[in-house]
Amino acid sequence: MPSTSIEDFRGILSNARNILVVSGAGLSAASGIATFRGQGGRWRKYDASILATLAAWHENQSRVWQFFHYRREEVRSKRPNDGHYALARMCMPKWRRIVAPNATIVHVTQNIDGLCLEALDELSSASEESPDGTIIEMHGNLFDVVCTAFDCDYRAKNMDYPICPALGGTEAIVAAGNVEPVVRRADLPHCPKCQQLLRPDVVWFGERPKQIQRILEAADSADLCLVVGTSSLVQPASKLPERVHANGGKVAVFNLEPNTNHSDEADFEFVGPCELEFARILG
Ligand code: BV8
Ligand code: ZN
Repeated sequence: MPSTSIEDFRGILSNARNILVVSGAGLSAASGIATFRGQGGRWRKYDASILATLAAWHENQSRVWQFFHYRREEVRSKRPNDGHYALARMCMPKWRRIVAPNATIVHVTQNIDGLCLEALDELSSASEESPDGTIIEMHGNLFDVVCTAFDCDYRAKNMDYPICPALGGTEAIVAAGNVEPVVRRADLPHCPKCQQLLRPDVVWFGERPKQIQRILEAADSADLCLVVGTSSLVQPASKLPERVHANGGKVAVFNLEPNTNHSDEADFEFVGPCELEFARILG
């Protein structure tokens, strides 16, 4: 049965040498971004596990681009919440609370909203201190694009609204649940380098997560894993806490709901909104 002792958890956290954080959509829920499953979030209008796939892309690039354009615009105005900042502070030696100054932190997020990095960038520029923790967006980022041509290396951050004229305004049509507009392939975003089609640089189901080797190495050297706001259904992210546990590391789950998929190997479980739990526990 996982412990709920804040004092014991603080003891483990203060002695941890290598910390792995695995976060999911629940971390961004307080920022107003819908989660995929579980409590605390409205169900998405569109099922990512169907639309975020290569098969969907090959079948209808226009529909997939409308879905990701819709997600870009859903996220654009959202801001990091206290949960993002609490985890960002862990990556900043001067701002750390409880965590040892020389502990290493690797925060692997499944989220593609960019809010984890945004919170860290803000703290880093506010304190003029470079972070020594690492944030890895293992499923990519909604505002990154990559060229689909096999012989072109174009990839870029693209914050444009709209990302192409033809998609402008479709987010409102999709949000209203109206009939999906038809956007011609020729009018979708194209590579400025080779004029081939661009795609969102997001990891779809069936695709290799980003920096997976580095992530597995971080899991293998971690003596503590914080599992934050994830239903732990999507692999390989969901296997990381087990990996830490198997190597003798401790696992602490932060979730709105009890008994998520890691409760049996969790040493600690804190049930409630993670943004509030961090405030309660980290002070
Ligand atoms: C891979 C980008 C090989 C797109 C995403 C059959 C069985 C098992 C596995 C598989 C299978 N068939 C295929 C697979 C593999 C597959 C997979 O896991 N499928 C699942 C559906 C079964 N995985 C893959 O294909 C991955 N690739 O395996 O490649 C490989 C592996 C290793 C090395 C080389 C090659 C690629 C998966 C990536 C897919 N892309 N996102 C997009 O977003 O559109 S995944 C998508 O789901 C999002 O990124 C999302 O973050 C992620 C996981 O969801 P969660 O983050 O957990 O969100 P969820 O809503 O589910 O849960 C929210 C939780 O928060 C809830 O528990 C809720 O209670 C809680 N909560 C809510 N509010 C709060 C809160 N908690 C705390 N505080 C709050 N305030
Ligand atoms: Zn190109």
